[in-house]
Amino acid sequence: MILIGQYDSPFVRRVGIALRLYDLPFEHRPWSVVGDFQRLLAINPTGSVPVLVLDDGTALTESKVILDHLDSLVPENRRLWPKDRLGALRLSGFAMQLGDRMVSLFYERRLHAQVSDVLQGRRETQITATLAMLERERAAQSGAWWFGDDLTHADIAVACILRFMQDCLAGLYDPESHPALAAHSARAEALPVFQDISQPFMPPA
Ligand SMILES: N[C@@H](CCC(=O)N[C@@H](CS)C(=O)NCC(=O)O)C(=O)O
Repeated sequence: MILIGQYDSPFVRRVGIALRLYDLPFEHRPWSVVGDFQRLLAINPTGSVPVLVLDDGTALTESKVILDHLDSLVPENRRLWPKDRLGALRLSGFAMQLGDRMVSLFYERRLHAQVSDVLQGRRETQITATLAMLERERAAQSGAWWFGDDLTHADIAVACILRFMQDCLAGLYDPESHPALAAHSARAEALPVFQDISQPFMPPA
């Protein structure tokens, strides 16, 4: 399998971390969505990452779709879901939507000569409200991870999003005002797999 995309993307990173935790062999091609746009389009006409190219050439997009496929490759007891799978799906959904809003705001600020105040305000509201909700909910959990003792896809999703937030929208996320999320992030980033599947943020040129 080939994983396309850079690990400064939370979506690519969560897939890379799952591949590694599942011990699934893969080749990583850290293509840039800007610099490698043409060859990316040839594989994924939407031009986004991650893309996972399977051994038969099938190209999968969308981190959730890719994780569903990876889950099907490992025995049930190794899958990164807790007993409360619905709860973890719900949380992953919020984390990924937060990521989508962050990407949208980042591109708005970076790529538009005239930033839309309406869109920017809307995104900032969505991002801060979701962070506040996640902080409240994480603070209510006392376990090492969100759903207890074991790391799940949802924990990975939240941690990858928080790292991205600090990298590209730091002004909207103050770890000191979000202590439960900051602790979650620190615990995850200390794991060897998070350190291996990682790269410094490279803003699109
Ligand atoms: N919902 C998608 C989001 C993927 C996404 O937004 N990827 C960004 C990189 S962080 C991207 O490809 N941006 C290029 C573009 O949108 O043109 C997923 O979960 O995989």
